[in-house]
Amino acid sequence: MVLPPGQRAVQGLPRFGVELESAPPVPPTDLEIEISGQLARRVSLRPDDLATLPRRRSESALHCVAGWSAVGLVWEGVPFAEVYRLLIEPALADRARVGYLVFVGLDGYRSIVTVEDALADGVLIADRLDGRPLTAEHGAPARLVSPDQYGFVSTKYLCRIELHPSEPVNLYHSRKSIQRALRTVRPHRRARVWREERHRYVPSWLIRRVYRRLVPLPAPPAGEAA
Ligand SMILES: Nc1nc2c(c(=O)[nH]1)N[C@H]1C(S)=C(S)[C@@H](COP(=O)(O)O)O[C@H]1N2
Ligand SMILES: [Mo]
Repeated sequence: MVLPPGQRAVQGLPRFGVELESAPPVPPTDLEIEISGQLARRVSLRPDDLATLPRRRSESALHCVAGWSAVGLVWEGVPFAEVYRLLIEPALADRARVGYLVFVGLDGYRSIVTVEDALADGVLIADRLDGRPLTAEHGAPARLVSPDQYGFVSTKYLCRIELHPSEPVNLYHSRKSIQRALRTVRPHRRARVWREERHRYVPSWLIRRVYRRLVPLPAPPAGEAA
């Protein structure tokens, strides 16, 4: 199996993210995924609604920018392009101009994505993985999955989608201390894995080594054979 440049395969799917020391957030039972900015009317998207929209199942890998890839993941959910076409587009304000989307998680995590990348084929709002509902570790009740971009784009525990005309000020987390740390990481604007777009300014051959040094390859999840 050929991986994108600079990636190494790991066993299973490790839980990964900026706050690994804390438990994943517990979603409220009445969670609504809020859609905000440039709308003429309110749009409602509840995790349960995903069952009634056009669904897709597709196999892909998750490529973390730190250098590991989890392969053979079977995600199920609704293509983001369908959510956009069926729910968001009809509700846009007259002069709306959507250039960027921000996907926000219940933990305060934010990923900033161009509309082109968000609408790409294969991008899902996923609620199932490998035939089972998403677990808390991997983003329940629903998460973004953008297989051609580094893992940091794929916000878990999705609770808000913001529509922006241009690239919003880089704000990768609502918590100040995390935001400060992440600001130096400066994720690439497009983050396409096959072009190795890891960092906005630092060349990939260099940042690849830095990440490898700082982030050890995650161990296989408990219960899975190495
Ligand atoms: N809400 C939220 N989403 C997140 C993160 C996070 O910390 N919080 N980490 C990102 C990163 S860096 C990666 S590599 C993937 C890891 O997904 P996993 O934990 O399902 O393996 O989630 C992404 N989505
Ligand atoms: Mo990552």
